[in-house]
Amino acid sequence: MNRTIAAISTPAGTGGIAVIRISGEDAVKIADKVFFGSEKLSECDTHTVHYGFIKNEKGEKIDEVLVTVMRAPRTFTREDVVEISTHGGSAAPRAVLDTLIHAGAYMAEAGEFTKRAFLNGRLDLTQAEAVIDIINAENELAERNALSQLGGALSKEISKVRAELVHLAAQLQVTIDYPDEDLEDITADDVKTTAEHCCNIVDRLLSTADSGKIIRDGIKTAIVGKPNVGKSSLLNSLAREERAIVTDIAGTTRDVIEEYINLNGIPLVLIDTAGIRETDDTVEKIGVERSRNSIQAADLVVVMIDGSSFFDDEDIDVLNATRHKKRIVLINKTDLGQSKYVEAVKARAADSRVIEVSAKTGIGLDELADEIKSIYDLGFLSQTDGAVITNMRHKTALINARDALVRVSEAIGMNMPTDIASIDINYAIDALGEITGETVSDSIVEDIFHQFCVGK
Ligand SMILES: Nc1nc2c(ncn2[C@@H]2O[C@H](COP(=O)(O)OP(=O)(O)OP(=O)(O)O)[C@@H](O)[C@H]2O)c(=O)[nH]1
Ligand SMILES: [Mg+2]
Repeated sequence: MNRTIAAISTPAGTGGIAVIRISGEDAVKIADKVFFGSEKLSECDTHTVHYGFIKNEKGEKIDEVLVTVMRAPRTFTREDVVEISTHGGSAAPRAVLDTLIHAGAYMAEAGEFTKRAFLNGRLDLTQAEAVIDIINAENELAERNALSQLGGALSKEISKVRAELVHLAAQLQVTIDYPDEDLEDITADDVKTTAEHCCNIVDRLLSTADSGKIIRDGIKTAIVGKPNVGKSSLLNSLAREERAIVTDIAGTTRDVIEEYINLNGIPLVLIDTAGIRETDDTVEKIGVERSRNSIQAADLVVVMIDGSSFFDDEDIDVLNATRHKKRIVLINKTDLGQSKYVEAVKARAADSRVIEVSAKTGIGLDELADEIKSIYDLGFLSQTDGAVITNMRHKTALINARDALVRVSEAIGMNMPTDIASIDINYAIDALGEITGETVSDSIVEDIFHQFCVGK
């Protein structure tokens, strides 16, 4: 029997309420020992909420609470679950938890509730991992993707391929085990066709992995240029707040400023930098050094040029310093009129897209978003469904499955007997099963659930 566990499921800190969750066969019995309301929880219907008090073993009132009773199997863990909403802060929830432990509950380990949901078949492993991703999601897109994974989008795709391979392996096995029976023979071509079909699906999933990283972390985008061209104004305009100081004095920004933004659905970690120029000012010098480092560290560089002023050696220096990077060139301040330097800039940055913008009025910023989408092949951002690989563990397993399927096709191509292919087909089946949790080792499961916080 699983012991009954309890933990505070809300984060530490001050808040209106906190929730203590209890899960296991004795959840209701243990809650009844400490809860005093108008009726016994064991006599209440499932999925109902009750008002009352928690009292400790000495009969002292600890807190005024609302208790939710949820009986198996329609619960997160598929066990009986009781949730006690106490007042927030740290004292009340701690005292209620201590009382529950005294009444027979055990302290839950990190991720133990979700692990039970997995072990009881309520979630598969990708869905359990999606729960971690939702908790950790730093942006709307990552959250939405994790939610779709929780809904089973990834599991569904993986299970479909795996089922196809299991069917193929079974057919091969029958032919091997009962060679004398008059069974419909599976041909080498059949094996090859199925292996290639599955390999294509796995490849398509793998091709989403780069975008998956972007969804999770955002594109690190540095805005660079000589002083006063409007870098901080661009950051403010895209962030829709006065995040960085803007003045008409060259050399205003001294330090690197990072801001997470969503540009037409693209998650960007936008980095505003100090204007790059030769300077004797000690502080500014350090800033310029940092700007140069930001160029190296960035995934994407946005070079800004002031179209209303001169296009000069300082601009050319910045273009040279960013030549080897993924880059977009912006000619800013076009609200002041068409720049005289558009052609000169294009000639100096022939390999990059040059866009005329205004950080002040927003002209050209949609074009900037479209260019980023095309550089990173992010057209799929407009679609909401479809599985995207965001997890390294899934990516590794998919690569293993693909390699095995390629070996199957090669073996058939070399006219080896089909039963030789069986080994690699089974290998691919196992690799795919690792993703959903069907064939995963205990140590990996342990590892995954330890990434959780206590109470989840
Ligand atoms: N008309 C117009 N003025 C702009 C535009 N963008 C920025 N400016 C002005 O240009 C000046 C410099 O803007 P900043 O955003 O501080 O420029 P910066 O590149 O961050 O400058 P440093 O931090 O000194 O390197 C300010 O007076 C802004 O108001 C624009 O699109 N149009
Ligand atoms: Mg600035």
